[in-house]
Amino acid sequence: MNKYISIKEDVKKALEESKPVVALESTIISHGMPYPQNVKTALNVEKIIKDKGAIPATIAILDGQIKVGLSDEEIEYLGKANNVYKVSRRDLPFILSKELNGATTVASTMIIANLTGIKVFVTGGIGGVHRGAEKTFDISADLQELARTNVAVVCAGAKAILDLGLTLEYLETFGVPVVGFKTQEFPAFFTRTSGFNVDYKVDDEMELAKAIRTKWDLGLDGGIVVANPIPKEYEMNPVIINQAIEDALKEAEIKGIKGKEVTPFLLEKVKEITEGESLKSNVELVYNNARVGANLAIELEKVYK
Ligand code: PSU
Ligand code: MN
Repeated sequence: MNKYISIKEDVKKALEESKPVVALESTIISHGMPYPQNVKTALNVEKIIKDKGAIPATIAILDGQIKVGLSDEEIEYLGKANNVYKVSRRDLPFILSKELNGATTVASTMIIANLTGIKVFVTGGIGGVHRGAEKTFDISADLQELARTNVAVVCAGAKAILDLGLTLEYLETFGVPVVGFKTQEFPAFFTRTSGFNVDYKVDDEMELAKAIRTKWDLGLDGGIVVANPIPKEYEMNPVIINQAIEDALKEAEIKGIKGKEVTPFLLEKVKEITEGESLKSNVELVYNNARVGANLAIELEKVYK
């Protein structure tokens, strides 16, 4: 595995000593937010995790090498460069063998976290079943990854650019628990509510850690969606955000956006339409997820002792 993966010194040490480690993705840096806010956010997320007593490991591909844990300069590079591919499960072998740069999605970050023994992964929102998927078949590879790979993913739910109802049905079919962190309702990224329920509500990280260990002890492979709602003070007005999403979806349709471009296109459009208001919320919900993810990693290490 050393041939493909290089683990940063502090992350390696933490893993050897069974200290809590939190994985972070890089598509959110290279394709999810504009520069320089993307870099600032990525660095702050690492700091929040460190301050809580866990070790952050941002994951990306540089010159065909998987990096688990990045330097500040590498994060800066990923935020600025325009030669960074969006890498999901199917892309991974080719971006490596062609010695290219890649930003990892939820799916590929889960794969790499699992390969290196990291159990907790913090992001903003997961991919899902797109609206109109009954015609387009556009279903994020993130969902299949959640069905098979043993990593807990802390997110703020999923954006309403997706069909949240179908996304939850898909996860149910594949046996992926959707857990509300202190909430009974599945959050919709920019808003705390979506009109859909989660499967189970947990009230703290220890309760969650015990359930996660139980799942994996029983051989029930696959991930867990930990849905952590955006803090109230940063929540967006649902009317404004939903209108922005509708407009973005229309434009994507007119422009014929397809495949892996769909999600980055919609994210960028929503930000443009809300004049940066959505970006502010996006940043804050990631910080909020980092706090929960760090605590969860710490509790999981206790549960596994
Ligand atoms: N949703 C967001 N922000 C993001 C993404 C999704 O709110 O940055 C990124 C994540 O990396 C996710 C990917 O894994 O988009 C999903 O892309 P696709 O829909 O093409 O599978
Ligand atoms: Mn897709």
